Amino acid sequence: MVSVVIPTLNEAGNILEAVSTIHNDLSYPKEIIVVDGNSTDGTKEIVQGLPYCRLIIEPRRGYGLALMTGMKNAKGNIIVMVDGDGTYEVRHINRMITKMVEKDVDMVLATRMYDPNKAMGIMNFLGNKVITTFYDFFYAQFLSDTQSGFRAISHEAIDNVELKASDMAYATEMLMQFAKGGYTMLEVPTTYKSRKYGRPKLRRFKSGIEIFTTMVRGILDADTIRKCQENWKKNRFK
Ligand SMILES: Nc1nc2c(ncn2[C@@H]2O[C@H](COP(=O)(O)OP(=O)(O)OP(=O)(O)O)[C@@H](O)[C@H]2O)c(=O)[nH]1
Ligand SMILES: [Mg+2]
Repeated sequence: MVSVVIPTLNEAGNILEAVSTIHNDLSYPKEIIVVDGNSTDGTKEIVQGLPYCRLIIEPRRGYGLALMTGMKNAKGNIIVMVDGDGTYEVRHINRMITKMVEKDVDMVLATRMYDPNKAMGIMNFLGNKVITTFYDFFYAQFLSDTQSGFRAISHEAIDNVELKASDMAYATEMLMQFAKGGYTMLEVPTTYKSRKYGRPKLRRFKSGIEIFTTMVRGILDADTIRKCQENWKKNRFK
């Protein structure tokens, strides 16, 4: 079963389209879990009215915390995390799951780097490129979009790694721990859309610093880097 976990904070204009598309298009047995941060714009009420959605309230702030809470409640053997803001093409969950099963990997990320519409803002694009280049080099991976919040993940693998970052650094910490733990990761291309409703919760500068310090802390740990290099040698012909 696939558990789709969606964090929301004031996404009333976006959430219905996202969850109804997943409900109609995802061809695997599924549950849809929305983890709401006590939105004040009616997001909770919309989700509550949908029989196919489970609503969990996580009053503590933080994108990472919301996802951790959702995953703790997920019953599927595959967890999909995706934003509830309508920016990701949620129809692509099917191709992510298919790839995950076919290639027998622990995580499939949807990369926005080959998006013909180039919908990502220039500052996010550049920040992402810098973080991803550092990540690939030090953690011995070949990803193109480390900041993608759209991922299919093995439930067993995510239960085995320790994640502490409560906000936007969560997504990067997950990739660091997966590389260290020898878990395999692949990407599939997806398209991206700019936000139509609401404001980004991402505070670019604060999040950039948080993500970078999280990554550098890992790089400074010789054991992490040694394990990542060993895992690369072990997994490269898989
Ligand atoms: N529950 C909960 N959800 C959050 C919190 N912060 C962000 N989110 C949700 O997490 C997802 C990602 O946040 P966004 O604001 O879209 O961040 P972003 O994708 O970098 O920004 P955009 O470019 O505007 O899409 C969205 O669905 C948010 O509603 C939070 O503190 N609690
Ligand atoms: Mg977003």
